[in-house]
Amino acid sequence: MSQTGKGRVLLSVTGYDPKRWYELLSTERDVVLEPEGARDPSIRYAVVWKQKPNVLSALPNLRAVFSVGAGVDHLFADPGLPDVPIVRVVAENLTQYMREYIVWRVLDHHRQGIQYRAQQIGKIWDEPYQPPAGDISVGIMGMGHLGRAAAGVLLNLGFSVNGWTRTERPMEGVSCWHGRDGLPGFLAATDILVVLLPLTHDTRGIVDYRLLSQLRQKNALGGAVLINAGRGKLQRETDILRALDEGILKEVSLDVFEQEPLPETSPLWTHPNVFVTPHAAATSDPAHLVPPMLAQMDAHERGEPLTNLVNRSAGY
Ligand code: NDP
Ligand code: OXD
Repeated sequence: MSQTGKGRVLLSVTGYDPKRWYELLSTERDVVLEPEGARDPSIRYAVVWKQKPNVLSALPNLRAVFSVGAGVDHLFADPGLPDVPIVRVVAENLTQYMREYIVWRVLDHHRQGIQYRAQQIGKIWDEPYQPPAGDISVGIMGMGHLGRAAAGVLLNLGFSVNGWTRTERPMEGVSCWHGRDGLPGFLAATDILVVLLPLTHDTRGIVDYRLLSQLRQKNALGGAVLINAGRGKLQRETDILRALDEGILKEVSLDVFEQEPLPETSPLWTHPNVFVTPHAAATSDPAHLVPPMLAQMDAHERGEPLTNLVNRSAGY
């Protein structure tokens, strides 16, 4: 226990600069930066991103783990993950970043951004056919907090929107499918596929050649488009390249990759019909995410329930 009477916090972050997280968490609690704090009995909460294995299981009085991101697959990679509640990020700031990214990528593909950039390099003055938004169906795999937020804006822009979820989850104005049985119908009605799924045992590798082949290829855009901002291990990159080469896919935007950073040798870097961003669709900004984390810790210590909890059996 710290001098303030509040439980200590372990900050265990790899791949991020933890400085800002440390400073902001420290405004209200004693914070221990891993590798300090091993087996410290005064640590009640852990704030983590890709924590080292078995660090959390060594803490005897850990009450809850907070992920600094919306995705929690990084946590489940730890074989010693203790059986305490896991809180993930659900925050308007992060949702807005993702909403912007999805709308940006859908509009860029819809308005032939890739073709115009190539034409500009060749100084070519040519206007390709421009289908109206209403002639294009955007299908979103994963209609959770982020998928539904993107769907709302796409509907307002006039696109037809399809959604696919694990459980039945209707949304007004969206044609909804769920479960493996619903997948063929969803794909057959989709021109631009947006992937916003979590990475779980059920979803790993789901975006493969077989799935991509089921998208609607004869469409107003002149081919199917893939946008993945969920997780890289949802996709099979060799299958995506094959689908591009065979004309099954017209264009692709990828924010996430099987291996990150994307290796220099990956053909995705230089493919003319692929747009790459470095896992930057929706950043976790500590200025917006730390205050609700601290508020949750305070509430938990007052005996109130935690919110935005991960369903461990579903894996997200
Ligand atoms: P949510 O948990 O709110 O939503 C997940 C959605 O995926 C739900 O609709 C869920 O279905 C669906 N789903 C899960 N498993 C399956 C399955 N087996 N079959 C069909 N549908 C499934 O998550 P968020 O919307 O907050 O985030 C989604 C993901 O986005 C994160 O897990 C993370 O991987 C990624 N992400 C990427 C970022 C980036 O910068 N690239 C930033 C933030 C997040 P149901 O509704 O039935 O539960
Ligand atoms: C997240 C991410 O899960 O940034 O929040 O990928």
